[in-house]
Amino acid sequence: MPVENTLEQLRSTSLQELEECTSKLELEEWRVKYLGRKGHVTGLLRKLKNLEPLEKKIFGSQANQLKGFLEERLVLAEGKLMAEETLAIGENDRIDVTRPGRLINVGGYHPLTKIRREIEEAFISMGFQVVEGPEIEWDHYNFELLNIPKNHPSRDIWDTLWVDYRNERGERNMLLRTHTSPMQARIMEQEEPPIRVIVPGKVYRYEATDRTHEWHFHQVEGLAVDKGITFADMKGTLYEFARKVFGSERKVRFRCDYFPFVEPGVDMSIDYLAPGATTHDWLEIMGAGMVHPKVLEGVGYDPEEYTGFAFGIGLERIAMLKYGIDDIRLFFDNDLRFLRQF
Ligand code: YSA
Repeated sequence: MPVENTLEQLRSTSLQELEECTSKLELEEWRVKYLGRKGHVTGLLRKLKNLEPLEKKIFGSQANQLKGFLEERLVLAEGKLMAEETLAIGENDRIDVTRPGRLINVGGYHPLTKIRREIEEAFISMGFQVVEGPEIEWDHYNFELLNIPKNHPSRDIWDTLWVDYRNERGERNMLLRTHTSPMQARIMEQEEPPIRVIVPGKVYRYEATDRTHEWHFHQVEGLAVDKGITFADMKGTLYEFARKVFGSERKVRFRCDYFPFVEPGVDMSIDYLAPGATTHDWLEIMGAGMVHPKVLEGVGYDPEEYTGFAFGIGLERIAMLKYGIDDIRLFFDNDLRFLRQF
């Protein structure tokens, strides 16, 4: 067959086959068939060397043009295929922005965290600083520096969980703190008056649980020491705290109470109506008092120069009163039906 016919036939069959390619694999097979090292166009170019010089020149140039033309068409076909594939992906994965979204489970703060923050805010606004202290404590800070020597009967107030450890004298002197009051001594040992701090934290007691008692719970300790601090300052501060947290309508009651590290000592209760009850009752929320001179002396302060007041608030009790919860044990059950209410 004359070369010009071969070129023409090659052109029309290769283009027709290229049109029919529908995948990258088919395009590659087409390239190998026509433009590859052993492909038809390359084969034809090789055959040209047997032609007369003039024919070789004419058909050589036409064959090279065909090669270039087919290479261009291949690039176009590849581009078209890629565009079609991209379009198909878009069709299948199209997002319907009008569909309602899926609800995500959002976490929230535990009611005790909320109350702790609220209490902190109330005292910060009255000039107090917030500090924290260790939950594992020495007998020295938890009792002795608070005017509660070994074998003193008042130790019975705080049923203690002791750590299984003995010092070189064989004494068991490490414990889980029974209250946040040891931080009073730690702070006074390190700082000079004036002092105004609160200490939120967890405490532990070896006692049976009921509706209003847990064996682990939280307290917020408070301590103010300066020249000329009086019992009236303490009452004013604690009334203001109650007003900020419960509002001015809620009734507050102070009664005398005994703690070895204060003189005089009081407890403060808030009027409440337990769910289901018909008569109001009082729920004790804190112990408080004027810091005992022996405690001031024990940390190196002169009780003639400085006076102070201190208090220890039960955090769970505040949360119970604010949210109308009648069982303290609910706070630690991790029941989502309870926790989601806050
Ligand atoms: C007293 C005088 C101060 O100058 C300073 C602090 C104190 C408080 C003292 N350290 C103390 O722990 N007193 S307390 O045993 O009566 O507890 C204080 C508050 O913690 C109570 O008023 C109550 O609100 C809460 N509480 C006590 N035992 C509890 C409890 N809350 C839950 N479960 C228990 N088992």
